[in-house]
Amino acid sequence: MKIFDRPGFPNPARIRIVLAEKGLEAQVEFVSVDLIAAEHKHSAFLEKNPSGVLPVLQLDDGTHIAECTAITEYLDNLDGNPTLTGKGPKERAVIHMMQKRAETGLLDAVGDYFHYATPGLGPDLQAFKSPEWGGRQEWGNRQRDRALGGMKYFDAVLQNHPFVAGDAFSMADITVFAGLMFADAAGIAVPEDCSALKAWRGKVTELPSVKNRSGQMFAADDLRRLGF
Ligand SMILES: N[C@@H](CCC(=O)N[C@@H](CS)C(=O)NCC(=O)O)C(=O)O
Repeated sequence: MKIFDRPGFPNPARIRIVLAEKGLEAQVEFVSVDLIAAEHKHSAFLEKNPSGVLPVLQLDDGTHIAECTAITEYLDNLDGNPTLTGKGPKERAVIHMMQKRAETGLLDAVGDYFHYATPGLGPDLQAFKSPEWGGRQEWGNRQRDRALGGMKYFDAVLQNHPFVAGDAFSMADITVFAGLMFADAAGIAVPEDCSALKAWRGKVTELPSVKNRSGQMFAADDLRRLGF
């Protein structure tokens, strides 16, 4: 299997956590795609994923699987013991529901703020993000507010449950974790009063599959190219 990704970016990090959780890291070859140079917006990559985003899993038979949820489903079920996407119908449904809320209400909202209300990953990629659109700054700022709303929502959830989708660590936790990782990089602070979310984050950061992965947002050479 091959994974087309970029170390340090939030969606690729989701799959790296899944691979670590499932003990599959040694079975994949990572192929780095240059997001800052917008390599993922050109035909060679778009043939793998027409959405033009990372990561993409390539199976040995040449099948390409995009979308972290789909990749996670595949990897989680390879051993016949799905630990991240749920076992019975109810568990699977709740995990998928919470995952979707984490994606739309937090991770994607942070990404939209980052790409539309800040210089994002620089001019090469900005050229693909509607630079002519006059309303981008205001819309981007609204996405930041949406992300802050997402943080408050997950804080409320975590006041009553140890993990995002209930009693066990799941794909939904991984998405929230990646959302907070991206929020750090985009400069969106977790509200002071979100103490349950902060405590959950401290606990998740200590998991072996996650440890040393937080704070790795953007590799050092990418940071230099972005002017930091
Ligand atoms: N819903 C997608 C999101 C993927 C995504 O947005 N990936 C980011 C990297 S963290 C990306 O490729 N961004 C490039 C862009 O927005 O042009 C998934 O679950 O895989």
